[in-house]
Amino acid sequence: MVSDGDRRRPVLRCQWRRRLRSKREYDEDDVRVRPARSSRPRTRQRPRHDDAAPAFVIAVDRGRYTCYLADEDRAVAAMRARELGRRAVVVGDRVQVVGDITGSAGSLARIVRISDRTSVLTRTADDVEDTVEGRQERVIVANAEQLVIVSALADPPPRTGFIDRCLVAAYDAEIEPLLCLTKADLAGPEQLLDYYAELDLPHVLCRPDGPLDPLLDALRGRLSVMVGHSGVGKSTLVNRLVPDALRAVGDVSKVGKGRHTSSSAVALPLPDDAGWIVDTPGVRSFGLAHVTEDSLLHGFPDLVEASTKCPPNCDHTGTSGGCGLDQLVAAGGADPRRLASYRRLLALRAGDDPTRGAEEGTRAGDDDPGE
Ligand SMILES: Nc1nc2c(ncn2[C@@H]2O[C@H](COP(=O)(O)OP(=O)(O)OP(=O)(O)O)[C@@H](O)[C@H]2O)c(=O)[nH]1
Ligand SMILES: [Mg+2]
Ligand SMILES: [Zn+2]
Repeated sequence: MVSDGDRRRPVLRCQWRRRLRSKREYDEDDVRVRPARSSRPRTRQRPRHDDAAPAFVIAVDRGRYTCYLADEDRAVAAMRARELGRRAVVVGDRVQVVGDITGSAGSLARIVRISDRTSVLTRTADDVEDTVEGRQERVIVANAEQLVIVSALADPPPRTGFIDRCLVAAYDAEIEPLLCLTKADLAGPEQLLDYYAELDLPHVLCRPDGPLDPLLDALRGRLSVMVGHSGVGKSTLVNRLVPDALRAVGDVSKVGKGRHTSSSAVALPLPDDAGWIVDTPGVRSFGLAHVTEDSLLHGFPDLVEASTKCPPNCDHTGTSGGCGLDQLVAAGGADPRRLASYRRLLALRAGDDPTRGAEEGTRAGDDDPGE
């Protein structure tokens, strides 16, 4: 993501400069000798908004953006300036705002610039690239450094297929994953952790009567985003972590019927400047159409190395024989359930659903309750 931006920068810079020249007289900006390799492109906005204040987008709701101004320690409502064009502004974006930044009732500032993002967590509505849904990419959050995959140990039961998808998305976006297992008062984590035994995947356990210190330690000093099915307890955690968060908490008996308690993503500051946590609405699925086939395998770090033993152009489906991933599993080097999970995602990408009509065995590989 970042390197892509770097590659395109020189081109953008030239175009902007040409456009600037044709629109106005030369000024001192043009004659000032610039270093040949500026790290930032010049934008049209910059000269006009020298007074812009840096801010951090903490909530988005129907075209209104809540922006936190760290220097002033206050939140202001803002709209997008027209000059942003079609670029989306999402929670986690670092922006520049101008206009009324008092934050008083009825005031509205304008977002005039979005800073380059260090990471972008995206999900697609579908797995298959050539469907309308597959092309609908939704950026969940920008600049996140950690993806907290929240899974209940019971009620609703954990779905490793869903967790595996989140892991693929995290590794693809270069965001560190953390497995956060809630409702540890209702069931033990052994079975689930056994499935991830070969992975270097950090985890924390949470229960209502236990301390949250391990989670707080993992969140400290960075921007983390929580994802998980509806009813797993994301907002409950946020309310405990951030005492005045007042996030709505749902009733599990109504979950799975298309009802989600939280309706939009919100970033909240952890006490004592310990970092930021983003609570997101429960998702039913985590489509991966935006992830390349190569990245899909990198989402399975326990399997990926064995692909060096594959015959040239191996598609890893196991149908043509000789796949290094089969050899790894046969030699006891990886859990066959992990390979099955990878191949299920591979098949779904190709437009096949290998589990369609088959209910058994889906607990370990299923992801979408109610779908
Ligand atoms: N027993 C038990 N119940 C919990 C725990 N954490 C949350 N709950 C309950 O689970 C239900 C759902 O919790 P929420 O925090 O609303 O779940 P959510 O993940 O934010 O759900 P959405 O906003 O719909 O995505 C509530 O009734 C909580 O009281 C836990 O650790 N143990
Ligand atoms: Mg919630
Ligand atoms: Zn292979």
